[in-house]
Amino acid sequence: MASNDRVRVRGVEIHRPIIYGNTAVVLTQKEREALPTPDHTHRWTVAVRSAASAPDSDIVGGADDLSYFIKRVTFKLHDTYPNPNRNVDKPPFEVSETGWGEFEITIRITFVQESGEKAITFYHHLKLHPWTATGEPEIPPLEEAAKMGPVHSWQYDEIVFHDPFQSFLNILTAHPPTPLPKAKRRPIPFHTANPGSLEASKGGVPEFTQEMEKDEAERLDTAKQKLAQEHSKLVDTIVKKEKELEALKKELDKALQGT
Ligand code: SLL
Repeated sequence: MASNDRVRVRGVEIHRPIIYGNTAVVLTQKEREALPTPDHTHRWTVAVRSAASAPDSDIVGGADDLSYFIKRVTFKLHDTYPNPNRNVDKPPFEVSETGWGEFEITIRITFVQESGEKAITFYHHLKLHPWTATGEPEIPPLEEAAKMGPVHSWQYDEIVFHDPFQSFLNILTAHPPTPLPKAKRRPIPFHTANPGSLEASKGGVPEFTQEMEKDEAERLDTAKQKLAQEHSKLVDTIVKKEKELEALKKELDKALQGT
């Protein structure tokens, strides 16, 4: 290990965009009969990928190999699955399965040793059934769902590293992420884990864009501002209450002296 490996670069904040989520398709009758579990209705893939998609790929995201900073992704499936804790130690960081029901998947990302970073956890609701215009759960018959095409549910996020070790920072800067396209390249509309969008029902291979990245940043900013406002309101209340307390104490002292 070089001498500067454990030196933190203070004040530096570096992030990597990722997506996590799933794609699901309805199995054909033939595929179902070929399974040892004919009650399974869907085939799905849950994954952690780079946010940018490779050009002309029918895969959502995944243009970049993330193994330069991700060592392992653990997908914790529903207990109805054999070995529900699935460790994936090399790209693609994904698990494909068949099943019949939706459930919450815990996604734990462990970073490469050099990073010195703690693992982080995301939660993803495995989505099998098509999006509806209202966002209300409404499960169409399988034959209908099959016609609607694959279901996609993906969340964009940014993994932020604060004060990274110099050696880890070197690794990160040597692997710049593929930039997201400025605007929609694909004629087919995108839908994230965002119900209520009519576009959601049109299907197709979605893609993340800079526009969506900006939207996410704005949502975060608004949330931060709201937090700051609430914080300062709380501080005001505390200051007021402390003054009241002070006054009461003085009164009490006076009253006690009088006795
Ligand atoms: C539900 N809470 O009741 C959910 C549970 C479980 C999903 C969904 C098959 C596992 C297997 C499977 O799809 N489990 O038997 O291999 O809807």
